[in-house]
Amino acid sequence: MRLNALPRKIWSDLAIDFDSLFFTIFLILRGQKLNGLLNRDWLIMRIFITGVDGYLGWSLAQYLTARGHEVGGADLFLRRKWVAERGSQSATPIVSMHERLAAYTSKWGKALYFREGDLTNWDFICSIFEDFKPEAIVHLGENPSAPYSMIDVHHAVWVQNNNVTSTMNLLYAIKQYQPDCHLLKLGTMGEYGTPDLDIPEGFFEIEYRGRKAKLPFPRQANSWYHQSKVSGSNDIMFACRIWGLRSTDIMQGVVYGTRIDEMEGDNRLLTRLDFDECFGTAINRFCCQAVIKEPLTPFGKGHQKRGFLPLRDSMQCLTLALENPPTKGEYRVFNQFEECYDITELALKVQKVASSLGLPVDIINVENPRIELEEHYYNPDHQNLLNLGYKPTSDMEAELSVMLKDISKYKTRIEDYKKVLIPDIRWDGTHRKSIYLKK
Ligand code: USQ
Repeated sequence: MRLNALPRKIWSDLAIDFDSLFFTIFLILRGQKLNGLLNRDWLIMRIFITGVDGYLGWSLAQYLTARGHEVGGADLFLRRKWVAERGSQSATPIVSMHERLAAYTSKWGKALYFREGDLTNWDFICSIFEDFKPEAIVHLGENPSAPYSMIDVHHAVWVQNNNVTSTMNLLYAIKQYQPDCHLLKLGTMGEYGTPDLDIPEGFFEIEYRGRKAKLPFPRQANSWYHQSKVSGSNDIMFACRIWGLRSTDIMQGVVYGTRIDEMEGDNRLLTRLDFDECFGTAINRFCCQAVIKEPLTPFGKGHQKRGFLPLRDSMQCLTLALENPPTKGEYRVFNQFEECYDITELALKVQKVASSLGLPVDIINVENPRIELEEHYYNPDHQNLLNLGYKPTSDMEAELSVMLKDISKYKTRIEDYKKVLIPDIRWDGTHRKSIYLKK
């Protein structure tokens, strides 16, 4: 941050940890609600987003730009290729990056610094750090799909290599070029799995054979994709410990929604919304199913529980984490979601809102292609972001209504590809379309 940069250079030989000192003063000022006295320019950062062409990345670039940050990003357009590989397309029409950048410039009056390239290529990462000199990196440039990672050995290995290597490259680059850079890493609530215990934010106190310690909470992921996120978390924790890097690991729940306010006024600024079995999340898929009056498809018994948050809240939370960075050497974990529901409750909500918009739709469970608990305890903490000032939208039905209206405009884009709505990637390694269970 600008606030830190100059003093650190001047006093680098002194034994005082000025990072912590400034950070503490900053927190006190915030806590005292005196931050109006601070010039907001002090908070402006150079933030680089990996995966800037994706569902979250493209939204975040606009959200951060609207708040005055200097934003850059990289992408290799793999998400576009993966979705095409699965025989699908985004429900919302997505223009080329070239057109996106033109729309961005005309809306915000400045260009987005953009680099096309592969995050597993070390030279590419070095060139970004040499050129853009990020003060924060938001690492969204990973494959985000559990089913995609379970297709076969080639997809499993590819997802592991891609996700783990990109994070390792970023850690080494931060160490080499910008040791004070804050790494905001998108992890997932799925790293924890579904233990029969409350889930803390990253760490818990444990007593074992008479001794007590604060340890990382066990991570028992449920797909090769989620496992790659666990590896990333372990690698980041290690880098913070040995090199004194600073990082926030976001355990994000399932995000839903078609838009944020910053996209208003130009359809070229819309973000993508997928509905295929790999890249569409349950809730986004349910909305797409409702629009074309195809039954909503909870898998198996449909009592799998997850944390959910709307896209606009995801932006708010990521920004809070960026604007309130961890101290040097700190690895912190935020569980990022708003409300927990089981998949059937979710389907009922979509059905209710769709019906109020004149879209009656059935809910019919399908065979579960995954190997997962279909009924389980789920009670994760999520206090850290609330402590930083997160104000949850807390109105899922209103957000679902916006989504359904948005998606309805592009109904034929879903109808044309509706065959991708029924899953066929099975966790046992086979492939077979799931059949409907009795109504
Ligand atoms: N499910 C259904 N019906 C569907 C699709 C999914 O019942 O049509 C079920 C799944 O079996 C699963 C639950 O819904 O139990 C969630 O599945 P999902 O596809 O919505 O989400 P998931 O595979 O868990 O992954 C998504 C994102 C991933 C992110 C994760 C957060 O794709 O990038 O990490 O949500 S979390 O779920 O908290 O791990």
